[in-house]
Amino acid sequence: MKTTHPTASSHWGVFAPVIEDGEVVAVQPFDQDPDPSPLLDNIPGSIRHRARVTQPMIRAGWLEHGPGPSGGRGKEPFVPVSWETAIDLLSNELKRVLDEKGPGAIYGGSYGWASAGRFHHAQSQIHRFLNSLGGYVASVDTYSFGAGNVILNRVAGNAENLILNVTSWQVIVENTDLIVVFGGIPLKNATVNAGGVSRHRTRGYLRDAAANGVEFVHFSPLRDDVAAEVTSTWHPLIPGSDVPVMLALAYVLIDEGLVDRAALDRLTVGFAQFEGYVCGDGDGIPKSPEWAEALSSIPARTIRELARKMAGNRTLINVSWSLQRTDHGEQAPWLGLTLAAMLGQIGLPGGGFALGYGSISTIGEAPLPIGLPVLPMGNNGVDAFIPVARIADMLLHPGEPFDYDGKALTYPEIEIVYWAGGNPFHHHQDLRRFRQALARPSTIVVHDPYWTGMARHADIVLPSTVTLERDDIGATARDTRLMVMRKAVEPYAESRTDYAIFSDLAAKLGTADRFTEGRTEAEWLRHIYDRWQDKAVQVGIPVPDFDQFWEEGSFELDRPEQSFVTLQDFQTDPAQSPLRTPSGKIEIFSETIDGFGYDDCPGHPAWMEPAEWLRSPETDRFPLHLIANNPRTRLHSQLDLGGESQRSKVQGREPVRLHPDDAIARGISDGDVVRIFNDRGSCLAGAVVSNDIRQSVIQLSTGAWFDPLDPAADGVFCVHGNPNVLTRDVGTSKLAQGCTGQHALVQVERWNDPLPPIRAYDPPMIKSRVESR
Ligand code: PGD
Repeated sequence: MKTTHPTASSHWGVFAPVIEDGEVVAVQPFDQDPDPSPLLDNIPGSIRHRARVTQPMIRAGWLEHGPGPSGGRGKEPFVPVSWETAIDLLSNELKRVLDEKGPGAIYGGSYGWASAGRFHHAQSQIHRFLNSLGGYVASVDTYSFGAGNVILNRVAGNAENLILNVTSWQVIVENTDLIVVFGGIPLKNATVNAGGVSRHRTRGYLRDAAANGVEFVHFSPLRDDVAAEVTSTWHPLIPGSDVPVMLALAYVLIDEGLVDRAALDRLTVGFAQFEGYVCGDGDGIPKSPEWAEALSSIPARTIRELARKMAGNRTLINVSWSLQRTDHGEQAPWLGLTLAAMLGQIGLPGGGFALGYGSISTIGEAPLPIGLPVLPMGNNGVDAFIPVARIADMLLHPGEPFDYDGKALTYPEIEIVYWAGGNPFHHHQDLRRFRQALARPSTIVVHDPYWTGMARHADIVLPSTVTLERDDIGATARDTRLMVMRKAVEPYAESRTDYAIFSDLAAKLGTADRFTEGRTEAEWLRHIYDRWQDKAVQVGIPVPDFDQFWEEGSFELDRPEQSFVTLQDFQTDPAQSPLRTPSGKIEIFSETIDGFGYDDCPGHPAWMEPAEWLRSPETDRFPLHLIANNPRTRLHSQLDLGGESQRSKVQGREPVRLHPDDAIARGISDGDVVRIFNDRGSCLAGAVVSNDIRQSVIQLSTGAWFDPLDPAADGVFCVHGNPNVLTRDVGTSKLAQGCTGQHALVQVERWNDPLPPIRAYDPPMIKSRVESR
């Protein structure tokens, strides 16, 4: 019998699942959502999919030989065991390592989006659990905007003001004349938000802006990085050359006397050093439009005209998150901020700079006057940490020094890698190197509902539930709706919540009191809600009590005025509302960063050539520039097996877009399967020939589940189309050490051999059960 369940929530929005025999067979989007995410269509069929992990599994070699470094990960079969056995084995291993090496030998950085829900948030659960044992080696920053966050914290104080809590769209619609976009405002990304949004409104805001006469100019190798809803002037620049274009815009402003020097004096420090650099002092190279044209292919005349237009109008400069996931990714956000300061438009309605309109759904929604309900995570007793994208370096180079944001740190020696709610085989770069790194620790533990790449490379795999299999509370920053997320179906096979798994482990390890505090899951939901309600009352926001909230199924906070202008107080009175920088102002030259002495991040924004781009010598062998961006048909790697994602595949492979000239030169037609390769690895993908992409550029999104032709081989040839077999595993710079997965040089050829089958959604080899406890 089909039943329609009360509303549920996910990273891609609010919906009502239609359920038959324990499976979601359809979804009904929230009726107040003006633009529901197409990604909801990935949910039907996913709950009972064969890619789910049915019960605890142990890698055969680990079961036989015990913990230790092993090249067998990702290659050997798994043995199914009972929960009791799995909890025994894992608690013994945790105890061994804690006794012998202490909590500093456990890596719990465990990055990943997992699923929506405030209590069953996998990162919070794992961190709370490991903290209750004494702590863990943590990770800092994100794969999303690691470089942007670090640089903006340094030069503008609180990076949130420029990344998450930015000027409201409504203010832009009413005040902005010109939006200059580096990297796009792609609607595909605005269908998604951590925690999910109840109403997707970015498309509407873009339409309103266009209807109000806001002009859009965008620099990107991809035409559709700005939605078709708005008419935009597209400048298809050479990937990685935004910084020269921005420097040339600065040059024109200086050269033609268009800089607002009074605003610079009030709000910034260090313009003189930057001005000298732009004019060629020191290196003898004026960063003129002609110089930028040679690097970017954007005509000098276009740059000159745009600079004048920016100075003469209320101009918003937007840099997308993707731009800072490249070599020297700190520079584009720093320059965007600098340009906005030169225009004198920081903190003015509809002007200034932001990192990431369109990068997720809620950017441009006004901040709420209250935070979200949270699960307390306790205190971490271990000081050691890594920048999140340096995980392979940590495992491959224990004890070796590295730099990060002014600190000289050492990579810790890790015995246990413990992951819950993330898939590094999706999010990390250079997967061949990553696999070598995963051979190093003694034990790898993964909680995931599905047989992801990371689960396949673990020693102990514990099946966790998906959102619809448990009760939770849904809430999202800058979204007014608080949701009851009611359990809709029974957990699949033997899967359990992360909380239940950690509770059993804690009981075995004698730390149950610290981890559970004696509460059941239902009691925790009430507890975290009650704590949130107390805070709401303190700031004068009336909210229902837990029972009423649970009964009614949702609660709507008053929508704040959509007239928020970021840094307005600072603009009005910088002495009264200083930024959290050493000078209290925007630092166009930062003495602090200069003092670090980094060769890859000097004291002011600057151009440094990327290692791989269309002007580097490697183009002799790898003449195409790969853009490995976030996908349109799924969130990262989540539910790649769902309908929306599967419909986009070409002969079962991830679609790769390429320009007609590049296709013709290689004898490739639309719909062909192609092989993409460089020295790091190779993958198959399905050709989509398109005029919406710049010549010599190809675009292959992340998230096709890793599917090596031969899992036992050391090289990586993914038959499905995971671009992270091709990307480089190096930090953005010594400052932020952020992810640089967006770009790589590659070659493409037509695949003429028989097509290997896709096995990414089949469980790995599973040995018959060796025990029956
Ligand atoms: P997801 O696919 O969302 O990717 O990387 P991330 O690791 O977040 O993985 C989440 C996992 O959580 C899934 O395997 C899912 O099954 C699991 N999960 C869901 N619910 C639960 C639960 O309740 N419990 C547990 N234990 N597990 C659960 C995303 C990262 O990738 C990000 S944010 C960005 S922006 C990066 N972008 C790029 C890029 O632009 N280019 C490249 N080349 N690489 C990137 N990687 C980064």
